[in-house]
Amino acid sequence: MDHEEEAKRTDLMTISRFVLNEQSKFPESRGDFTILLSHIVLGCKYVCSAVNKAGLAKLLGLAGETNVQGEDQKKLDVLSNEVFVNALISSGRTCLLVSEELEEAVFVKPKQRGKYIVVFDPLDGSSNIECGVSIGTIFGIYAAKDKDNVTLDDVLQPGNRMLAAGYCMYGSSCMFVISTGHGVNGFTLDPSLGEFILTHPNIKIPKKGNIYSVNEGNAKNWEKPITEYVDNCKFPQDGSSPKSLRYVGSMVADIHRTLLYGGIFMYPADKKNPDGKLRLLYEVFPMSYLMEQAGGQAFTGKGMALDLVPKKIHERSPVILGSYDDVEQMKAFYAASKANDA
Ligand code: AHM
Ligand code: MG
Repeated sequence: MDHEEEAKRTDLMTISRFVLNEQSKFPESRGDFTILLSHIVLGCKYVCSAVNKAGLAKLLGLAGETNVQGEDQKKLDVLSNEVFVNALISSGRTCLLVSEELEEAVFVKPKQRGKYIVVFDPLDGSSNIECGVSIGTIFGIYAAKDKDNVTLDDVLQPGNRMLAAGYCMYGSSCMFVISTGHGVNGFTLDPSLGEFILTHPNIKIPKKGNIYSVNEGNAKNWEKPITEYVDNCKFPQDGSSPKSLRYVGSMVADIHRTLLYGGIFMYPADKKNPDGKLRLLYEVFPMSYLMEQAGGQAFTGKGMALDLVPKKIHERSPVILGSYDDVEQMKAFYAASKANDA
Protein backbone atom coordinates (compact mmCIF):
# COMPACT_ATOMS: atom_id res chain seq x y z
CA MET A 1 0.00 0.00 0.00
CA ASP A 2 1.48 3.42 -0.94
CA HIS A 3 1.26 6.46 1.36
CA GLU A 4 -1.77 7.89 -0.41
CA GLU A 5 -3.73 4.66 -0.08
CA GLU A 6 -2.62 4.32 3.53
CA ALA A 7 -3.87 7.85 4.25
CA LYS A 8 -7.22 7.09 2.60
CA ARG A 9 -7.66 4.22 5.00
CA THR A 10 -7.89 6.70 7.85
CA ASP A 11 -10.58 8.71 6.06
CA LEU A 12 -13.25 6.14 6.89
CA MET A 13 -16.79 6.74 8.04
CA THR A 14 -16.57 4.93 11.36
CA ILE A 15 -19.69 4.57 13.43
CA SER A 16 -18.42 7.14 15.96
CA ARG A 17 -17.79 9.66 13.17
CA PHE A 18 -21.21 8.93 11.69
CA VAL A 19 -23.00 9.44 15.01
CA LEU A 20 -21.06 12.65 15.73
CA ASN A 21 -22.03 13.94 12.26
CA GLU A 22 -25.67 13.17 13.04
CA GLN A 23 -25.34 14.85 16.44
CA SER A 24 -23.95 18.04 14.89
CA LYS A 25 -27.28 18.47 13.05
CA PHE A 26 -28.88 19.12 16.46
CA PRO A 27 -26.97 22.01 18.08
CA GLU A 28 -28.91 21.62 21.34
CA SER A 29 -27.70 18.01 21.67
CA ARG A 30 -25.39 17.36 24.62
CA GLY A 31 -23.94 14.16 23.24
CA ASP A 32 -25.75 11.80 25.61
CA PHE A 33 -27.06 9.64 22.81
CA THR A 34 -23.60 9.44 21.24
CA ILE A 35 -22.17 8.22 24.54
CA LEU A 36 -24.96 5.66 24.98
CA LEU A 37 -24.40 4.35 21.49
CA SER A 38 -20.66 4.03 21.96
CA HIS A 39 -21.35 1.81 24.98
CA ILE A 40 -23.75 -0.35 22.97
CA VAL A 41 -21.13 -0.66 20.22
CA LEU A 42 -18.51 -1.66 22.79
CA GLY A 43 -20.86 -4.37 24.10
CA CYS A 44 -21.33 -5.66 20.55
CA LYS A 45 -17.58 -5.79 19.91
CA TYR A 46 -17.08 -7.71 23.14
CA VAL A 47 -19.83 -10.22 22.35
CA CYS A 48 -18.54 -10.56 18.78
CA SER A 49 -15.12 -11.49 20.08
CA ALA A 50 -16.62 -13.96 22.60
CA VAL A 51 -18.79 -15.57 19.88
CA ASN A 52 -15.76 -15.90 17.59
CA LYS A 53 -13.74 -17.57 20.31
CA ALA A 54 -16.54 -19.84 21.51
CA GLY A 55 -16.01 -22.59 18.93
CA LEU A 56 -12.29 -22.68 19.60
CA ALA A 57 -12.78 -22.78 23.36
CA LYS A 58 -15.03 -25.76 22.84
CA LEU A 59 -12.61 -27.55 20.50
CA LEU A 60 -9.88 -27.07 23.08
CA GLY A 61 -12.14 -28.58 25.69
CA LEU A 62 -12.44 -25.37 27.68
CA ALA A 63 -16.21 -25.05 27.82
CA GLY A 64 -17.63 -25.80 31.21
CA GLU A 65 -14.13 -25.74 32.68
CA THR A 66 -12.18 -22.94 34.25
CA ASN A 67 -10.38 -20.36 32.13
CA VAL A 68 -6.95 -18.88 32.71
CA GLN A 69 -8.27 -16.51 35.35
CA GLY A 70 -9.64 -19.50 37.21
CA GLU A 71 -13.23 -18.50 36.46
CA ASP A 72 -15.88 -20.83 35.12
CA GLN A 73 -16.64 -20.42 31.42
CA LYS A 74 -19.96 -18.67 31.20
CA LYS A 75 -22.60 -19.63 28.69
CA LEU A 76 -22.55 -17.11 25.86
CA ASP A 77 -26.08 -15.85 26.43
CA VAL A 78 -25.46 -15.28 30.15
CA LEU A 79 -22.15 -13.58 29.39
CA SER A 80 -23.71 -11.35 26.71
CA ASN A 81 -26.41 -10.23 29.10
CA GLU A 82 -23.83 -9.25 31.72
CA VAL A 83 -21.76 -7.43 29.10
CA PHE A 84 -24.69 -5.28 27.95
CA VAL A 85 -26.08 -4.60 31.43
CA ASN A 86 -22.62 -3.40 32.53
CA ALA A 87 -21.98 -1.42 29.35
CA LEU A 88 -25.36 0.31 29.56
CA ILE A 89 -25.21 1.15 33.25
CA SER A 90 -21.62 2.39 33.02
CA SER A 91 -22.59 4.74 30.19
CA GLY A 92 -24.35 6.82 32.86
CA ARG A 93 -27.05 7.52 30.27
CA THR A 94 -29.68 4.90 31.13
CA CYS A 95 -32.34 4.69 33.82
CA LEU A 96 -34.21 1.49 32.94
CA LEU A 97 -33.16 -1.71 31.16
CA VAL A 98 -35.24 -4.62 29.93
CA SER A 99 -33.34 -7.73 28.83
CA GLU A 100 -34.68 -11.00 27.48
CA GLU A 101 -32.37 -12.74 29.93
CA LEU A 102 -33.76 -11.02 33.04
CA GLU A 103 -37.22 -11.65 34.40
CA GLU A 104 -37.41 -8.24 36.04
CA ALA A 105 -36.57 -4.84 34.56
CA VAL A 106 -33.40 -3.21 35.94
CA PHE A 107 -33.84 0.22 37.51
CA VAL A 108 -30.45 1.93 37.42
CA LYS A 109 -29.29 3.44 40.72
CA PRO A 110 -30.15 7.18 40.92
CA LYS A 111 -26.49 8.26 40.93
CA GLN A 112 -25.77 6.50 37.61
CA ARG A 113 -28.95 7.50 35.83
CA GLY A 114 -29.47 9.12 32.44
CA LYS A 115 -32.65 9.62 30.44
CA TYR A 116 -32.56 6.59 28.12
CA ILE A 117 -34.36 3.27 28.43
CA VAL A 118 -32.86 0.33 26.56
CA VAL A 119 -34.70 -2.88 25.71
CA PHE A 120 -32.53 -5.67 24.35
CA ASP A 121 -32.08 -9.30 23.54
CA PRO A 122 -28.37 -9.74 24.28
CA LEU A 123 -27.93 -12.91 22.21
CA ASP A 124 -30.83 -13.92 20.04
CA GLY A 125 -31.04 -17.21 18.18
CA SER A 126 -30.41 -19.51 21.13
CA SER A 127 -30.89 -22.69 19.08
CA ASN A 128 -28.02 -21.61 16.81
CA ILE A 129 -25.46 -20.67 19.46
CA GLU A 130 -23.91 -24.09 19.84
CA CYS A 131 -23.49 -24.84 16.13
CA GLY A 132 -21.77 -21.69 14.92
CA VAL A 133 -24.67 -20.32 12.85
CA SER A 134 -25.20 -16.52 12.79
CA ILE A 135 -26.73 -15.04 15.95
CA GLY A 136 -27.17 -11.46 17.07
CA THR A 137 -28.02 -8.74 19.57
CA ILE A 138 -31.22 -6.71 19.13
CA PHE A 139 -31.93 -3.39 20.86
CA GLY A 140 -34.42 -0.54 21.05
CA ILE A 141 -34.11 2.83 22.79
CA TYR A 142 -36.80 4.96 24.43
CA ALA A 143 -36.54 8.16 26.48
CA ALA A 144 -37.99 8.39 30.00
CA LYS A 145 -40.30 11.30 30.77
CA ASP A 146 -38.47 11.92 34.04
CA LYS A 147 -35.38 9.83 34.76
CA ASP A 148 -35.63 10.43 38.51
CA ASN A 149 -39.15 9.03 38.63
CA VAL A 150 -38.96 6.40 35.93
CA THR A 151 -41.56 3.60 36.09
CA LEU A 152 -42.36 0.51 34.02
CA ASP A 153 -44.97 2.60 32.18
CA ASP A 154 -42.10 4.48 30.54
CA VAL A 155 -41.13 1.30 28.70
CA LEU A 156 -44.63 -0.10 28.12
CA GLN A 157 -44.90 2.20 25.12
CA PRO A 158 -45.76 1.51 21.47
CA GLY A 159 -42.85 0.77 19.16
CA ASN A 160 -43.41 3.96 17.20
CA ARG A 161 -42.24 5.90 20.28
CA MET A 162 -38.77 4.35 20.02
CA LEU A 163 -36.00 6.87 19.37
CA ALA A 164 -33.71 4.32 17.81
CA ALA A 165 -33.38 0.60 17.17
CA GLY A 166 -30.81 -1.75 15.75
CA TYR A 167 -29.07 -5.06 15.79
CA CYS A 168 -25.61 -6.52 15.58
CA MET A 169 -25.18 -9.73 13.64
CA TYR A 170 -22.36 -12.09 14.58
CA GLY A 171 -22.02 -13.89 11.26
CA SER A 172 -19.42 -14.37 8.54
CA SER A 173 -18.79 -10.70 9.24
CA CYS A 174 -19.93 -8.69 12.24
CA MET A 175 -22.52 -6.13 11.13
CA PHE A 176 -24.15 -3.33 13.09
CA VAL A 177 -27.37 -1.94 11.64
CA ILE A 178 -29.11 1.05 13.18
CA SER A 179 -31.85 3.59 12.65
CA THR A 180 -32.34 6.75 14.68
CA GLY A 181 -35.52 7.58 12.80
CA HIS A 182 -33.82 8.93 9.67
CA GLY A 183 -33.33 5.81 7.53
CA VAL A 184 -31.23 2.74 8.18
CA ASN A 185 -27.45 2.45 8.01
CA GLY A 186 -25.24 -0.63 8.18
CA PHE A 187 -21.65 -0.86 9.45
CA THR A 188 -19.21 -3.75 9.15
CA LEU A 189 -16.57 -4.45 11.78
CA ASP A 190 -13.05 -4.17 10.39
CA PRO A 191 -11.30 -6.61 12.74
CA SER A 192 -7.88 -5.15 11.94
CA LEU A 193 -9.02 -1.71 13.18
CA GLY A 194 -11.60 -2.83 15.72
CA GLU A 195 -13.95 -0.23 14.18
CA PHE A 196 -17.36 -0.46 12.57
CA ILE A 197 -17.16 1.14 9.11
CA LEU A 198 -20.17 2.43 7.16
CA THR A 199 -20.56 -0.15 4.39
CA HIS A 200 -24.32 -0.06 3.78
CA PRO A 201 -25.47 3.58 3.76
CA ASN A 202 -29.21 4.33 3.63
CA ILE A 203 -30.48 0.75 3.34
CA LYS A 204 -33.78 0.52 1.44
CA ILE A 205 -35.59 -2.80 1.30
CA PRO A 206 -36.65 -3.82 -2.24
CA LYS A 207 -40.35 -2.97 -2.72
CA LYS A 208 -41.06 -6.60 -3.54
CA GLY A 209 -39.00 -9.72 -2.92
CA ASN A 210 -38.87 -13.33 -4.00
CA ILE A 211 -38.03 -14.98 -0.67
CA TYR A 212 -40.34 -16.05 2.15
CA SER A 213 -39.01 -17.00 5.55
CA VAL A 214 -40.99 -18.92 8.15
CA ASN A 215 -40.73 -22.05 10.31
CA GLU A 216 -42.88 -24.31 8.14
CA GLY A 217 -42.77 -26.97 10.84
CA ASN A 218 -45.59 -25.00 12.48
CA ALA A 219 -47.83 -25.21 9.37
CA LYS A 220 -50.22 -27.70 10.99
CA ASN A 221 -51.36 -25.01 13.42
CA TRP A 222 -51.28 -21.93 11.15
CA GLU A 223 -54.19 -19.58 10.65
CA LYS A 224 -55.86 -19.75 7.22
CA PRO A 225 -54.35 -16.54 5.75
CA ILE A 226 -50.80 -17.76 6.49
CA THR A 227 -51.48 -21.16 4.92
CA GLU A 228 -52.97 -19.46 1.86
CA TYR A 229 -50.11 -16.96 1.56
CA VAL A 230 -47.45 -19.67 1.77
CA ASP A 231 -49.34 -21.87 -0.73
CA ASN A 232 -49.37 -18.90 -3.05
CA CYS A 233 -45.59 -18.48 -2.62
CA LYS A 234 -45.16 -22.06 -3.86
CA PHE A 235 -47.94 -22.18 -6.46
CA PRO A 236 -48.50 -18.53 -7.50
CA GLN A 237 -52.03 -17.95 -8.76
CA ASP A 238 -50.89 -15.28 -11.22
CA GLY A 239 -48.48 -17.58 -13.07
CA SER A 240 -45.36 -15.81 -11.70
CA SER A 241 -42.34 -17.83 -10.51
CA PRO A 242 -42.55 -19.48 -7.09
CA LYS A 243 -40.67 -17.77 -4.26
CA SER A 244 -37.60 -19.26 -2.56
CA LEU A 245 -37.72 -20.34 1.07
CA ARG A 246 -34.93 -19.29 3.43
CA TYR A 247 -35.06 -19.77 7.19
CA VAL A 248 -31.99 -19.53 9.43
CA GLY A 249 -33.94 -19.58 12.70
CA SER A 250 -31.98 -16.56 14.00
CA MET A 251 -34.18 -13.50 13.72
CA VAL A 252 -31.21 -11.17 13.21
CA ALA A 253 -29.89 -13.21 10.27
CA ASP A 254 -33.33 -13.69 8.72
CA ILE A 255 -34.16 -9.98 9.05
CA HIS A 256 -30.75 -8.91 7.77
CA ARG A 257 -31.22 -10.96 4.61
CA THR A 258 -34.78 -9.68 4.23
CA LEU A 259 -33.62 -6.04 4.53
CA LEU A 260 -30.93 -6.49 1.89
CA TYR A 261 -32.62 -8.89 -0.56
CA GLY A 262 -36.30 -8.16 0.09
CA GLY A 263 -39.08 -10.62 0.79
CA ILE A 264 -41.07 -11.49 3.88
CA PHE A 265 -40.22 -12.92 7.31
CA MET A 266 -42.89 -14.11 9.69
CA TYR A 267 -43.43 -15.66 13.05
CA PRO A 268 -47.21 -15.68 12.96
CA ALA A 269 -49.84 -16.57 15.50
CA ASP A 270 -50.95 -20.18 15.39
CA LYS A 271 -53.52 -22.32 17.16
CA LYS A 272 -51.06 -23.37 19.85
CA ASN A 273 -49.43 -19.96 20.25
CA PRO A 274 -51.97 -17.20 19.61
CA ASP A 275 -49.29 -14.59 20.40
CA GLY A 276 -46.63 -16.21 18.22
CA LYS A 277 -43.17 -16.71 19.70
CA LEU A 278 -41.21 -13.49 19.39
CA ARG A 279 -41.06 -10.89 22.15
CA LEU A 280 -42.66 -7.56 21.46
CA LEU A 281 -40.32 -5.13 23.21
CA TYR A 282 -36.89 -6.34 22.17
CA GLU A 283 -37.51 -8.47 19.06
CA VAL A 284 -40.68 -7.40 17.25
CA PHE A 285 -40.50 -3.63 17.88
CA PRO A 286 -36.84 -2.97 16.97
CA MET A 287 -37.04 -5.08 13.81
CA SER A 288 -40.38 -3.53 12.79
CA TYR A 289 -38.91 -0.06 13.35
CA LEU A 290 -35.93 -0.86 11.11
CA MET A 291 -38.20 -2.39 8.46
CA GLU A 292 -40.43 0.71 8.31
CA GLN A 293 -37.39 3.00 8.27
CA ALA A 294 -36.08 1.01 5.29
CA GLY A 295 -39.38 1.42 3.41
CA GLY A 296 -40.97 -1.92 4.35
CA GLN A 297 -43.87 -2.77 6.66
CA ALA A 298 -44.53 -4.80 9.82
CA PHE A 299 -47.97 -6.32 10.39
CA THR A 300 -49.27 -8.59 13.15
CA GLY A 301 -52.24 -10.15 11.34
CA LYS A 302 -54.51 -7.60 12.99
CA GLY A 303 -52.75 -4.25 12.74
CA MET A 304 -49.40 -2.55 12.38
CA ALA A 305 -46.81 -3.95 14.78
CA LEU A 306 -45.43 -0.59 15.93
CA ASP A 307 -48.88 0.54 17.12
CA LEU A 308 -49.14 -2.21 19.74
CA VAL A 309 -49.07 -1.09 23.37
CA PRO A 310 -47.29 -3.66 25.55
CA LYS A 311 -48.87 -4.60 28.86
CA LYS A 312 -45.95 -6.69 30.13
CA ILE A 313 -42.24 -6.39 29.47
CA HIS A 314 -41.84 -9.94 28.13
CA GLU A 315 -45.05 -9.99 26.10
CA ARG A 316 -45.05 -11.86 22.78
CA SER A 317 -46.60 -10.84 19.48
CA PRO A 318 -47.07 -12.37 16.05
CA VAL A 319 -45.16 -10.50 13.35
CA ILE A 320 -45.06 -10.50 9.56
CA LEU A 321 -42.55 -8.05 8.15
CA GLY A 322 -40.56 -7.23 5.05
CA SER A 323 -40.96 -5.71 1.59
CA TYR A 324 -43.85 -3.25 1.30
CA ASP A 325 -45.69 -5.11 -1.49
CA ASP A 326 -45.26 -8.53 0.08
CA VAL A 327 -46.71 -7.40 3.41
CA GLU A 328 -49.49 -5.65 1.49
CA GLN A 329 -50.31 -8.96 -0.18
CA MET A 330 -50.36 -10.70 3.20
CA LYS A 331 -52.76 -8.05 4.51
CA ALA A 332 -55.05 -8.82 1.57
CA PHE A 333 -55.11 -12.52 2.56
CA TYR A 334 -56.11 -11.53 6.11
CA ALA A 335 -58.77 -9.09 4.84
CA ALA A 336 -60.24 -11.75 2.51
CA SER A 337 -60.33 -14.34 5.30
CA LYS A 338 -62.07 -11.86 7.62
CA ALA A 339 -64.64 -11.03 4.91
CA ASN A 340 -65.29 -14.77 4.36
CA ASP A 341 -65.81 -15.37 8.06
CA ALA A 342 -68.25 -12.45 8.39
P1 AHM B 1 -34.68 -17.07 21.35
O1 AHM B 1 -34.91 -15.70 21.89
O2 AHM B 1 -34.94 -18.18 22.32
O3 AHM B 1 -33.36 -17.21 20.67
O4 AHM B 1 -35.82 -17.28 20.23
C1 AHM B 1 -35.92 -16.35 19.21
C2 AHM B 1 -35.65 -17.02 17.91
C3 AHM B 1 -35.56 -16.05 16.75
O5 AHM B 1 -34.26 -15.62 16.56
C4 AHM B 1 -36.01 -16.89 15.61
O6 AHM B 1 -36.61 -16.11 14.62
C5 AHM B 1 -37.00 -17.82 16.26
O7 AHM B 1 -36.73 -17.82 17.63
C6 AHM B 1 -36.85 -19.22 15.79
O8 AHM B 1 -37.81 -20.00 16.42
P2 AHM B 1 -38.12 -21.48 15.92
O9 AHM B 1 -36.95 -22.30 16.31
O10 AHM B 1 -39.40 -21.84 16.62
O11 AHM B 1 -38.29 -21.42 14.42
MG1 MG C 1 -34.58 -13.82 21.50
